[in-house]
Amino acid sequence: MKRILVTGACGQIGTELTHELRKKYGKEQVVAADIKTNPGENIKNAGPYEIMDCTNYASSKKIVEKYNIDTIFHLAAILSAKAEADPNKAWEVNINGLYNILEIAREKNCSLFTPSSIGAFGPSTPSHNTPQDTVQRPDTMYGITKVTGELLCDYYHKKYNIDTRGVRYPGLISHKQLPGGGTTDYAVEIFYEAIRHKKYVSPLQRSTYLDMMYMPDAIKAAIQLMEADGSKLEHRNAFNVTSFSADPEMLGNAIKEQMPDFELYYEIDPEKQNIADSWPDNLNDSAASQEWGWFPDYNIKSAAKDMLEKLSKKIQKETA
Ligand code: VAH
Repeated sequence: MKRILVTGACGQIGTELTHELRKKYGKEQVVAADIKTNPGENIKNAGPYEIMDCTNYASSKKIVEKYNIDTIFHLAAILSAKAEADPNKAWEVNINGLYNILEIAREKNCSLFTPSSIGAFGPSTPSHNTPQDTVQRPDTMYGITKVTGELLCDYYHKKYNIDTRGVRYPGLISHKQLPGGGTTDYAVEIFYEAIRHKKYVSPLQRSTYLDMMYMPDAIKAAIQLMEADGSKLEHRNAFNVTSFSADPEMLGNAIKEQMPDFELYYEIDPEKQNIADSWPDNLNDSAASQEWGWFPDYNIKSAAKDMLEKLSKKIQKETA
């Protein structure tokens, strides 16, 4: 029986991944951990919760030993926009924190899932149909920590035979937990603003194409990759995965199909625009399909429809 630790369990991915893992493996088999002292009720009341700072090796190792963990989903990280505002903290959490988790995984022989990102690519990466193996020279601190993380995770697999795996996530759209300081947060904000105010002011300009994914597909990718037969994996850290490529106008039009009076405006955030411009327009994720059967369930239309339905109910409940 798996004994799983999810770090960053209160985050946008962690909240939903913890829930799905507990549904699949049993709530007592999945320990949620985060730096937050008071996690949401749906985390705290649904299984074991530990306050964990991945930059503290000793206390993190104690948690892994306390629950005899054999699988770690390490999601604790500082996202791109926040990382540019505080590069030192981003290095501390995204690299020193990951290094601690890798060392613990080595000592305790844990399997380890660590997400990378389309942010691991840079301005010199081919931006269309971006290959699995290509130039990776990001010029953001977030991207540098993601490439370094990919290389470290592959090194621990090759040197110590630790079962490390990861995916390069695109922008993630979800309605349960807000994202925390990324460049693609706009793709979530646009839905909240559409429901609340029937309009949105995009921080990224028209024709800023980025890969996007609806959260159910992101959770499916993480679990499916970790359950795949490791002997069939040619790559490990990290796989390109995507669902669709969109710019703010395409997301706005997908919303307009459900809400015809929605209006989209633009007020560029130069910092976020610079980061987004350094990332690819669309990934080639054929390696993930061939090596572990990846395919997305949602496209832009079905994601927008489900997101508006679920988010409307959530906002109605909150304002009731
Ligand atoms: C960010 N949501 O915007 C993250 C993600 C592809 C972007 O890595 O930083």
